[in-house]
Order: sequence, then C-alpha cells, then structure tokens
Amino acid sequence: MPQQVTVTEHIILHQNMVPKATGQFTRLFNEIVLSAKIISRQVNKAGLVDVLGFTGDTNVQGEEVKKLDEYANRILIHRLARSGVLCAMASEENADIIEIPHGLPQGGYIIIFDPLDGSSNIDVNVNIGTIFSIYRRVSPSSEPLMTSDVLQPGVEQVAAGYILYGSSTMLVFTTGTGVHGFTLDPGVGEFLLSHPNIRIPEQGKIYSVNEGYSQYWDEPTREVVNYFKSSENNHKKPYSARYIGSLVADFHRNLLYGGIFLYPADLRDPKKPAGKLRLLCEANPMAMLVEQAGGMAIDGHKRILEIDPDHLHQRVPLFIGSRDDVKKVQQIYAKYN
Ligand code: AHM
Ligand code: MG
Repeated sequence: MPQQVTVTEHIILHQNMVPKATGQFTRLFNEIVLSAKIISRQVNKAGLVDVLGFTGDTNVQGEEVKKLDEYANRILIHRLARSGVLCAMASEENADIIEIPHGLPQGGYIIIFDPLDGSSNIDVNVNIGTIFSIYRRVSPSSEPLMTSDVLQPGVEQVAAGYILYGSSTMLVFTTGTGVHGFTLDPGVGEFLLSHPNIRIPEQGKIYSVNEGYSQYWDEPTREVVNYFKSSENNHKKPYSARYIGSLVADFHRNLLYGGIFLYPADLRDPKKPAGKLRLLCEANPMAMLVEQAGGMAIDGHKRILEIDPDHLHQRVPLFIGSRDDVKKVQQIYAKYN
C-alpha cells in the first residue's frame, strides 16, 4: 500500500500538468469516487438488506426501476450536486436535465451518467456498473444554461469512465491521456492504481452480442456476426461468444482481452431502429475510453464521438472494441450503402 498510487493522487498529479488547472475537476472527481464507494458498499450488501427487486416505478425509458438503480441515482445526484463545480447533470433515469439545487455553488462542468447499468443482472449477483461522461459548459456562465451545453458530441468530453461492481470494484477512466484502472481495496477504502495505461489488443478473439435477437437484425449485422463466427476471418478460427448483458462488464472484459461488443439496430420495434443503448450516457463515454485505449467505436458507419446528439435519451447502434474488428464491421456496412 505505501508505494501504491491512489486515484486522488493520480488525478492531482495529472491536474498539475494541465495549464490553468483550478482544482475544479479534482473536486468533481472526488465526489465520483465517494459515490462509487457508497454504491459499491450497497451493492455488496444486496441480499442482506432490502435493496433487491423493483421500486414499483417506471423510468423515462419505460423500464421498471429497481431499488438499487434508484439508490445509485439518488447518491450520485446528491453527492455530485455538492461538488460545487457543476452547472447541470443528466441521468439515464431522469427525463430532463437535472439542475443544481438553489443555494449550492455552481461551476463550469456538466456530468451525464447511467447510475446502475445492467439492471437485469442486479438480483442474480452478476456484474453491474456506473458509467459517466463529463463536459465543459460552452455558453457563458452569466446566461441561462442552454440545451446545447448538454447535447454536445462525444469528442467534446473532457473525461469519461465507469465503475464496475464485479469480483472486485474497479474504477476505469480517461481524461484524454490514456485509460487507467483502479481497484478498490476494501480494507483501506481506497481505489489504487492497478491497471495503468490500458491498451486494447488490435484484434480480439471474442464477440459479444445478444444473439437471441438475430432474427430482428438487418443484413449487414448478420454478415458481421457470421464473419466473426466463421473460420474465414482474420483470426482463421471462430471467435468465442461472451455476453453478460451488462455493458460495463462486457466492455471491460473486451478492453482487457480484446474483442468486439455489438448492440446493433433492432428491427423489432420500428420506433427504436437505433438499438437499445443511449448515445449520451452509454455509447459516448465507452467510445472515448476505447479510442484512448487504441480501439474504435462506430454506429456501423461513422465514429460514435462525432454524432451530434439531438435529444437526451437518443439511442444509437454500437460496435465497439479492438481496432481491426471494428474496421471489419465498417467495411461490411459500407458494402450495403
Ligand atoms: P440498462 O441501462 O437498462 O441496464 O440497459 C442497458 C443494458 C446494457 O448494460 C447491456 O449491454 C444491454 O442493456 C443488454 O440488453 P439486452 O438484454 O437487450 O441484451
Ligand atoms: Mg444503462
């Protein structure tokens, strides 16, 4: 422990390298870290205290809200609002932009988060995660916040990351200078640097997709998945299928081992031709992370990070992972244009 770098130490060291650093980002990050510890503690107690099951409410996505979803959302909103450096927040669980309560100090950052991703796994003790994405306000602080401050393309993110509640709790993030992973040491209650400078292998051996929906896929998606399953691919043998159904866990495994995660467009529901995952709170932060680790993220054709969002809960098809694997997807999709 004495030689190990804590996440706070890491952030302070890197902030000092940024000209005109004011310490605001460090304050925001400290609240993310504290929220992660509080949520992790509650996740670990699931089954012992009454936090499993549903609250009885339905969220903005039309999904039933689990008690732990609601708990994580409440903790994040409460803690982050108190960082004193935010002008707005947005959560997967809230229909609208969340304002900073009157009387609390504000600043120039905006945070967007999915408080507890992979909810279907909560009650069965399978990995879940928290995802976050941070932007700077663009409009002058003397004027009212604009919707366009929150609806920025992913290239404008100043930081992004996730907390994975797994066999251990990990915080993985980027501030634009590589991807770093920290593991929570429960004995001392600190996140310690365990995975410095993560690089995703250029080509993987794993594909991750919910293949149960294959009858609803479009032609290019079928060809893509057949490619990874065939022995005619770059790898010369079929990729292994791995799908947890928790984006954070599926992404984390592929980040470390290499591979591709797909959540394609789904023709089941004509109102949702863009698949299930949300651009702002899921696809963009993961896209920033994967690019910082040397991988790629596209919607089939274009870079996720360059998509101009038009609403808060916009969905997007997502193909993300090792560079060569995602490039292959792009080539296959281009044939169908
Ligand atoms: P959630 O935010 O409601 O938990 O939904 C997102 C999750 C992702 O973690 C995961 O990749 C995906 O939904 C799984 O969806 P499906 O069950 O359709 O495969
Ligand atoms: Mg989610």
